[in-house]
Amino acid sequence: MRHRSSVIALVSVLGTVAVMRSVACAPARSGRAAAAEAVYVAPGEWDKYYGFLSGGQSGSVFVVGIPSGRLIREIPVFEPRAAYGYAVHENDARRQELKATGGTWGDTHHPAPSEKDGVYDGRYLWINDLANARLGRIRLDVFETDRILKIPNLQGAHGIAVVSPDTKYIVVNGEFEQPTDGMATNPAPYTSVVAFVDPEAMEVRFQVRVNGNIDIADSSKDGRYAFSTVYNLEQGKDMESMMVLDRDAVAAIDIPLAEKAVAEGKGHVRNGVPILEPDEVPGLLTLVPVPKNPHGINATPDGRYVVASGKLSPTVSIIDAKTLKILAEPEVGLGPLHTTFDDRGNAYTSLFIDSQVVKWNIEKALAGAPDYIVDRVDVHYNIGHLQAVGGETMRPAGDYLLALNKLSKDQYLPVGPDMPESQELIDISGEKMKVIASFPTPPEPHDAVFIAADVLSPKVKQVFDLGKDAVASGQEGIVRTGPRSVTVNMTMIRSAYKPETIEVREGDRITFRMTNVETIRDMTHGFALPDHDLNVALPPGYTKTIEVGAGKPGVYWFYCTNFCSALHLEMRGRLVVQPRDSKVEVADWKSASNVSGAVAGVPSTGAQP
Ligand code: RUQ
Ligand code: CUA
Ligand code: CA
Repeated sequence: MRHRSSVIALVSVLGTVAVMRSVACAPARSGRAAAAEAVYVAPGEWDKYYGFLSGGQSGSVFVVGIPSGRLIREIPVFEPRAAYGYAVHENDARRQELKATGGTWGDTHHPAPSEKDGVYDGRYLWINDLANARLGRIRLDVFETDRILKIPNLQGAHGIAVVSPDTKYIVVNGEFEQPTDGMATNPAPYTSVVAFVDPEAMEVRFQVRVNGNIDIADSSKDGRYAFSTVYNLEQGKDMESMMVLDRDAVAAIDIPLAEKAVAEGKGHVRNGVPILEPDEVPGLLTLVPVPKNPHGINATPDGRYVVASGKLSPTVSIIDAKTLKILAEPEVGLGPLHTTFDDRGNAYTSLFIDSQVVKWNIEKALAGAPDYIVDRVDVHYNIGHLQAVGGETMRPAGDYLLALNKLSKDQYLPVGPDMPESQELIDISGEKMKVIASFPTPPEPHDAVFIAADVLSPKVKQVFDLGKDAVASGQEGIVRTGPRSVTVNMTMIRSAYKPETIEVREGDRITFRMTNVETIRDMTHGFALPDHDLNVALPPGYTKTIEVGAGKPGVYWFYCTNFCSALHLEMRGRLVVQPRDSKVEVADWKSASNVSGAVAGVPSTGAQP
């Protein structure tokens, strides 16, 4: 009986890919224990790296620990999140900024941390919103978005890059070409611009026009050139016409020359930004012809080369970062998209069509040596970006590489027609690559960067600095500011709101100015108010000012949504909304008398704790 049912089970599942896979992969998994050990981070211990994964259509950045793959945080940028008190309320400045610049959603692709001397300094991380041509800046001392910038004259803000080695600019590329005068009436070929953003002021300093579109970005390690891939040199307006040429280009913009031209007033100002025309500034723009519809562009850590990945060509182009000459075009496999680096002169290129990471040796490829391909490893499936730790800096670590796969198919428990996204961690410390773990995330990480925990964690604040608008302990109160308006100055600390009872009248507007006056890390309090579309979390030191209508007459308990102490459940208070003509005062509202002193040892409920 037992035998028969297992035969039936075997027959019924033999056709499925999942079982075929687990059977087929059994021998390859002999190193399971070693792999598990390599990514195991014991309870209470920290990961070695913070991994910052762009959240794609989630409009955010996911922070995962590497090597464990544990999700540590989500940092909302272009989408509101009540759980972090981010941009949820109409008079939240960040929400207004989002609405004014394109909406409360975004499509984040490329996280770019600030650099000092060619390595990450742990101050900021920038992230693009492709859809609405925006650039968000995250402060890494508090893991919170502090600025949103709308880039004018540009659509499809795709590639971004920090200009090495000291973050002089953030380069933002316009992927979607536009009529040159910005109007829909101009039949001339569409063009695009590369924007150079001041990282501190978060202002666009200048733009450079490129005839074609501009996809992925990087800079040379000495800050001389901004490099971008151009896959539509044809200036085509449909897919077919974008694939005519055998070679498109890498656009190299000479940054010091651009600065000089702007200083000489050579830019044509549009929407407040000077746009430089390459025709008018000789040497400003060099187009290096590379095959075909290229995608990723990555400067090598030593600053000598820049590698363009061929996408529709099975090659990568190795370009001299100083002379801008093509030195070699080795074949690597089908659908090369992005390249990253270790500390031993090797490059790793993602192969979308082959679903592989290919490891190749840069000097051997340049010398034309037949054995320049070092290794290949299968990933699951259709890899887009890949990033080795420090691969974008001048000091790669050479230990881990993350494969960001576009499709997960059979990799995780099925959750419906839409499956989770799939990341795979690869050990690159040896000659051969080893896939040691995979972890899913919500949609849809595109790219990732890693900052060492010992660089970043000492810079992370314990509590937010109290803002100018903070309510100090002892200054709480309710102030009637007009016939129809009330301001509530409120503090919260374990485990009470002050004031706890707020009486208003129907038709009032209420402004809550709330400060979490805790001085201990992790003591976040929430403020949720039923039936008022109001829920916000306040981490320690944080102040929020929120305006709501009083709503219908009634009693509404606002309550803490973050479990903060043994009295968390008691951390609540009343918003009492009196009908306009009511004669009853809050002082008249008594606590229940039917239980006073009735139960031995339980104090009367007459007073709130
Ligand atoms: S792109 S899969 Cu948005 Cu970074 Cu290359
Ligand atoms: Cu404050 Cu729970
Ligand atoms: Ca093309």
